[in-house]
Amino acid sequence: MHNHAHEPIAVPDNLNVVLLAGGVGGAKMADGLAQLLAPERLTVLVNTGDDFRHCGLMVCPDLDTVMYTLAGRANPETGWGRTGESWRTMEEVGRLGGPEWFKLGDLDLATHLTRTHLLAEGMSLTQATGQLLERLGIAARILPMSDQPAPTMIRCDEGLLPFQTWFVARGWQPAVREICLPEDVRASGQVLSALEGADLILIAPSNPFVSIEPILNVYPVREMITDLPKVVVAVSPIVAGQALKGPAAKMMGELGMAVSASAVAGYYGELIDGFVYDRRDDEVTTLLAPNTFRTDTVMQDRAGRRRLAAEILAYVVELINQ
Ligand code: FO1
Repeated sequence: MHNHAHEPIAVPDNLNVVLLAGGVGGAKMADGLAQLLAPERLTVLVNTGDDFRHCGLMVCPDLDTVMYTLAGRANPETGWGRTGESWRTMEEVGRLGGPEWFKLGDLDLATHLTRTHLLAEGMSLTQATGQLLERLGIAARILPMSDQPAPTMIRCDEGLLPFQTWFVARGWQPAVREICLPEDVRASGQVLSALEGADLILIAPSNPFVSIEPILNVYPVREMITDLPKVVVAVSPIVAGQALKGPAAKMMGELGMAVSASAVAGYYGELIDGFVYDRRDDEVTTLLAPNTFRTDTVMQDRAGRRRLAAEILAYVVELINQ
């Protein structure tokens, strides 16, 4: 189905969508859906496994990337942090001998300072995120996957590293042996009710291992997605055998997987009813093949995000009506 921008996009207005997202691909998918769906029809469950305390500040990179992207304030070059940023504070931190490895812009610091303050006042991460969303003028519901800390650790050639140490300080170069996720993390009440009310669970084109798996690992997200009568569709983060951004392709190789859309479909396996992948990739030939949808999955700009979201929703409506 090829939609021109000016044609009204036939979007189902009664479909409750829950998007599992992390990183830049997840934020772009969220933005495409937010352009089409009424705010009460979209909930974005965001990975918080990348979160860490830095200089005493609570930094939540994937929550911020989704928030800034939906607010139209994301830095288009890096994908993280804000656009039009200044760096005076970080420069002075460097001169004073503080840590410089994790770049925090002046406006981005305001987010971390405010979030840290709200948490110190006793708000949950969900509540603090709600206030930031409101102040940023974002109507879509963006929920951290849990209100408890759920740090992802990376077992690599240099030992067991905290996620940001591996991802930023070491530039995700050390070969990954294992992704270590916490055992006893629970979903918040809002996450549970969003999943209960969902007609579609969409897995964004995010890194399956460090963006999506941490969300599924939160109890009882995987169980609810598996047991409840929902349509579950994943979008491949691999395009033409590569990751558009970040370590997904490199990790698949290191974890002994083929770097292909088919391998991603195989990784999600029984969890998914449908799979969206790029026409540049080889045909997916797994059992799922009849329920796959092949299109241009590269989201170049806001219109591209909206186009892909509309195509996916149309595909899902067909799946549901099968
Ligand atoms: N990623 C980097 O590669 N280098 C950075 O200096 C950096 C700073 C940073 C600051 C705020 C923020 O929200 C994200 C930031 N990221 C940076 C990205 C971060 O590592 C995320 O975890 C990745 O985007 C993966 O989700």
